[in-house]
Amino acid sequence: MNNLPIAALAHRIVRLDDPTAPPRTGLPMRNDLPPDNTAPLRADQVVQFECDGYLVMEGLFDKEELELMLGAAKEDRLLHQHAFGRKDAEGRESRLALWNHPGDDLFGIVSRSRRIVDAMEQLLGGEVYHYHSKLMLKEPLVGGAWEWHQDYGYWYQNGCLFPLMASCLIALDPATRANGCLQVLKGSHHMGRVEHGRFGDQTGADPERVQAARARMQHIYCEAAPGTGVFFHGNLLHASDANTSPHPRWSLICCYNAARNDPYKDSHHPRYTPLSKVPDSEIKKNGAALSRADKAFLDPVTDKS
Ligand SMILES: O=C(O)CCC(=O)C(=O)O
Repeated sequence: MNNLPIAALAHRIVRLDDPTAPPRTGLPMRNDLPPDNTAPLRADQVVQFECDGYLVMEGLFDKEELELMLGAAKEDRLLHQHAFGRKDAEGRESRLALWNHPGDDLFGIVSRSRRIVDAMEQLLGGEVYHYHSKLMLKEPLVGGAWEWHQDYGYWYQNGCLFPLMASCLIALDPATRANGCLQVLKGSHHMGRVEHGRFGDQTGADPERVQAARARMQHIYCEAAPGTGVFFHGNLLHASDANTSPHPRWSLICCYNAARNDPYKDSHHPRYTPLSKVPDSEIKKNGAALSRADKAFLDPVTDKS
């Protein structure tokens, strides 16, 4: 505990001292950051994440890193072979490719980079592991919407007892309202987990709760330049509209679970698997390495868990 960086402890001090602090999310915050954590976030950014449930970081990835990622996303034949569609309530389809274990290809390196992983550990208060990553392909004019939901609404079913889970969305293309950027309800993670399921024609969070939350919380459109990272909490209500523009909206979403939240049962996402962090410089050094033949993609047809 003694050798923890001050920044890692500051948000806890702020919360304890501040009687006007927002309601706690009920998370067992322990701040057991691994000794190698570089604490890339400032204390006020950690506090902002705790208050709002998300944190936007412009320029998280620079132009060269972004070009590598876009190039890999376009060239990676295996990724596209394994991409599958998800239809929205209107029958419009978004495509995505999803994998559980990060390898040595570019997206594996990005999801293991200290810039993301050390930040995640600050936000979740301890060691994290890679839960999965996905390349989201929302194509021009046809890409469908994602209904309002919390990721933990689904991940709860996988045996994760606590909502000690979060994601980092990296914009590969400009994300705008017209091409269906991420939308969030600011602070909605404080609601705790909302019931999820099929309501009418839609799968997602209970629409009655969503409606009440929308009437009370700020609705944010996360328009973002390429290279922006959006860290968001597993209980944050989020959604996105269909892409009605002539421009694609591709993004990479890397999802993490706290090591201390190891699921109590098997599911289609991994139980605790130690994550091997890499220095940020590995992204450029490694270049646009594509998926290897042994990368295990999720196959929604055969995987019924
Ligand atoms: O980025 C988007 O369009 C929404 C993605 C989303 O809701 C999710 O992956 O949980």
